[in-house]
Amino acid sequence: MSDAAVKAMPAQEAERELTDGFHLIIDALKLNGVKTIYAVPGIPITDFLRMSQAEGIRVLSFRHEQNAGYAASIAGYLTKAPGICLTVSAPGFLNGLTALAHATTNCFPMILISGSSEREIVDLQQGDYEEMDQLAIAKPLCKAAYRILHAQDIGIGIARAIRSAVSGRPGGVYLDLPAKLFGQVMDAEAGRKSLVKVIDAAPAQIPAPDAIKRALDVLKGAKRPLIVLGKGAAYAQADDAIRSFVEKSGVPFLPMSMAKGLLPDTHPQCAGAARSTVLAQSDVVVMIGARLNWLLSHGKGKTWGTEPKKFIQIDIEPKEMDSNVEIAAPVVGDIGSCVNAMLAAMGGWAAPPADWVKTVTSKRDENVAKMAPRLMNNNVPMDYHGALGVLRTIVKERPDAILVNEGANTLDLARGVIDIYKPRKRIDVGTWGVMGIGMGYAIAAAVETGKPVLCVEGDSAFGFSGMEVETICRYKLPVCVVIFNNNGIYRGTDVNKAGSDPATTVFVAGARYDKMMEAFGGVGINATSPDELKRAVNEAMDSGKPTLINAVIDPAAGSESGRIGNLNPQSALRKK
Ligand code: OXT
Ligand code: ADP
Ligand code: MG
Repeated sequence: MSDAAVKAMPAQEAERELTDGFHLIIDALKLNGVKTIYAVPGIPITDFLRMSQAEGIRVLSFRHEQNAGYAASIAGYLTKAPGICLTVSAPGFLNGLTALAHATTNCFPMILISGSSEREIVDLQQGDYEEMDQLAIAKPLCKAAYRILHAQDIGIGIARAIRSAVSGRPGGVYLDLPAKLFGQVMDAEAGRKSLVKVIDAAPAQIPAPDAIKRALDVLKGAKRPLIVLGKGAAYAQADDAIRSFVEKSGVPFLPMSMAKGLLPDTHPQCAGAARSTVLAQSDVVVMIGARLNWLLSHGKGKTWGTEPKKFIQIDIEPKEMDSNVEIAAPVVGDIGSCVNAMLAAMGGWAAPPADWVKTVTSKRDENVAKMAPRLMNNNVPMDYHGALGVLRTIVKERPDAILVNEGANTLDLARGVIDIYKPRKRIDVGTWGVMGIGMGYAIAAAVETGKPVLCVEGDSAFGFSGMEVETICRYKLPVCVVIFNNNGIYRGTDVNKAGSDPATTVFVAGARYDKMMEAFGGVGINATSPDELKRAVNEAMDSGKPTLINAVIDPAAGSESGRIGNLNPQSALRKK
């Protein structure tokens, strides 16, 4: 409030302690345990971010809102509390929106808070600064969207956003804060009273005893059972219960990519290296926090073989049941409660038939043995296996480090080669297979967990968020980025036969991404052999210094679209 305005007030009024929208938002966030905001400053949120920092909230200031948004989304996944991303209006909001939709698609709790322009002008479409009806645009892309117009509603608005993000199936929430709100003034005491601390934001959802009995009856009847663990199981942080359930059942388990490490990939029951066999030959499948979407071929078709299947599905979202195929035993509830209820009702449990366990373990051991020699090669130029073999050992020696992974071949091969030993240590492109999560995920993983981060990136994938290496250097984060530089998307060998422009999938040959890191004071290294790569990554992980290693990979080594080339449409006109 201006000095003149204060002077014009009656004395009593002027003496009242006042607060404003800025402080109420900060107080409401702090009251609900928010410690970090991922943001890009600008009108109308610049002062808000300064004040947040002054009030003890850590503000990570990014170079692009999409990366701040991806950081917030994975912060939500790693902590079970909504990650907060703050952006300016229209373009900043839109930049953040991809990440909000990504959070919703992946079931990560996140709140995108955007400043917005004057409602009166926006609604009459009179051309305000960064005019856009952001609330309307956000609505179809998130779980819930709210706007706060009055300072006295800030407490309830933020509580509503938090509860919406984390309760039930987690997801993205949009919160629209018009510029005028920040400066609104109200009595400080009334303001304090208007704040809401969310109690039991994600209440336990206890499964019905009937559902548990049904599920165990189906599982008991199985001859070739399988457990599929998805990233919902990792998110649930019910690690001990899940491990006990898997071990007591004796059933082979298949981890989806971000569920790797819930039980170590080296666990005797892990069927990760016998994927095709277990999907095709199993007769009863227990899905825990995984959807039967494209990543699991929708639960049908060739991948699932000709054996009739019965599915048991544990999920917090009732509508997930029967979404693709019939679910014989739906168990609706939170994973911790469901798995504990299953454990409690199991009683003495007979191990699955020995011939099934043998089929799975022999296939797995055969595949692992086939892969082993490829990982030891010291070829120059490096191929994926030679380079990944080195990283596999480094991760084995540092099971607490977090692995961020994106690309096509770089993603698909790293998923198989690099074993993960602890829960929530592998974060990647997720349900959409999206490129661009890399640096945002790396930053949030380092900030939220305090652990070292190893980021394994295709050269194309890295390009989507590469500018954030400056952010990594600015905040001195313990992030080591390894770029698998094969000069392009999938491969660096494509040729455009129709003209002098380069083919669409190739990049500048021999680019030196390591120089980018050096430009900002980080360590940059060019590695041309597995030995050089090993030395450089070990040094980076030990020192904790921001490091980028340009790993030179044979441009001919990859395949189109990695392991999902089958999803590319075929031209009807292509000659047979
Ligand atoms: O059992 P079988 O015999 O089948 O064998 C399996 C396992 O049992 C076995 N296995 C093992 N063997 C031995 N030892 C061990 N330890 C072991 N573990 C497993 O190995 C096989 C394979 O196992 P896997 O991987 O589990 O099984 P599979 O069959 O692959 O699983 C199926 C899927 C679908 C679950 C799996 O493939 C999967 O999760 N895939 C995810 C794929 C994905 O999401 N890809 C990213 C998108 S690709 C494309 O869209 C790209 N774009 C376009 C683009 C995108 N995405 N986003 C945006 C915003 N804009 C554009 C772009 C631009 S990728 C891309 C860039 C690519 O270029 P880069 O330079 O970045 O990368 P490079 O390719 O490196 O150049
Ligand atoms: P993946 O890609 O690893 O297969 P998905 O993202 O497809 O995993 O599936 C995650 C599932 O987990 C979603 O259906 C979501 O509803 C569910 N989920 C998330 N958190 C919980 C939880 N705490 N309890 C039960 N289910 C959960
Ligand atoms: Mg590449």
